[in-house]
Amino acid sequence: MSSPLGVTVTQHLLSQQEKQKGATGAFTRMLNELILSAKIINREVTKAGLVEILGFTGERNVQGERVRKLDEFAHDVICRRMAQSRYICVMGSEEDADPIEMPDGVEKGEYVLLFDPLDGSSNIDANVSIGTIFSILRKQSGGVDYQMSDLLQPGYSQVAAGYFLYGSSTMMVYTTGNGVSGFTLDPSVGEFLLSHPNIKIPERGKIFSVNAGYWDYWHEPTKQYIDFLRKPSEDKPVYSLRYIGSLVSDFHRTLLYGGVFLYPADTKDPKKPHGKLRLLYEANPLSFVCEQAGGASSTGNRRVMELEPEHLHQRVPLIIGSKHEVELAEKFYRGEM
Ligand code: AHM
Ligand code: MG
Repeated sequence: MSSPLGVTVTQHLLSQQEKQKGATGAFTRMLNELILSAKIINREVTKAGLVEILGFTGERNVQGERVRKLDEFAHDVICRRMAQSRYICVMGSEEDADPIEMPDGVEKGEYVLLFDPLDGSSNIDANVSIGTIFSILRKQSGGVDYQMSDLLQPGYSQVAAGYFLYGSSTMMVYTTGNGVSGFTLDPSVGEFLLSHPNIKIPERGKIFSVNAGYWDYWHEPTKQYIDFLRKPSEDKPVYSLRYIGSLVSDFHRTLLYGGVFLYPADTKDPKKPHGKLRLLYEANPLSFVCEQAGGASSTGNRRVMELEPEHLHQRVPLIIGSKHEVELAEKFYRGEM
């Protein structure tokens, strides 16, 4: 039932729902609520240069980073809309140290939402693409109230995951474990239209993406791996380096063009020994998308989605992208190369 516009994300969700036996529609309605939140965030992001909303609030978030107003705005929009949706039991956000409970009197649902409301927000002033990342889990504990274990589920338990990319065009990319679909927002009608059906990441690529400024802080296998990629040899291309510094954008390019993105562990900050990116609302959702597109995601030693989370804001080394390059990295970490 496609419209003259093409397939809208809502139509796509409904067609997926029809394939699920016993589906109640709650998941579709919840995701629609998230999509509406992203449209609202997109509206503010695109006019950010025009209004007073830009700039620091002066406060620091749970990661000790300065919070920008748009981060707060995105966090608030998602919290408010999702809380009143009645499909959510508890949420976790990069911008809140604690689990976000549903307000009193609001019916609780069976889903858990983990999200980074505005990733890459340090790039806002330069008009660089930023994004919202989400991971959806099903509540596992009995009873109405949540348990911490509902939030701390391994990546392979995700019901759905994806991201919104606020770039030269606004996109939504998501998976429910049945392949990966990409939609582009048509601003004239306010609809996300299917633009990238069944996304597959190339088996191998020619691009690596990493903050090479941290070279001196990297562990030996990381240095050897990057050295290998950038040095000419007969049986492989010389890889190009692309690094935006905005995870959603760097990941999205990797997904479409192939290659590898990594934010490895480093010794830069003894308080953050496991790199920078967060397991539950950055690494896990992108790993789910990447694997569903035929790619791979690893810490260097283990599949990211098999890690048992210990706390909400846990950091994890992330090596993600085409199977070939991720497996190559693992060989360096095992000392086989
Ligand atoms: P944020 O969630 O606070 O925006 O930080 C995450 C961002 C990612 O988008 C990006 O991959 C990374 O930080 C860049 O970090 P660095 O500047 O250390 O390279
Ligand atoms: Mg962020």
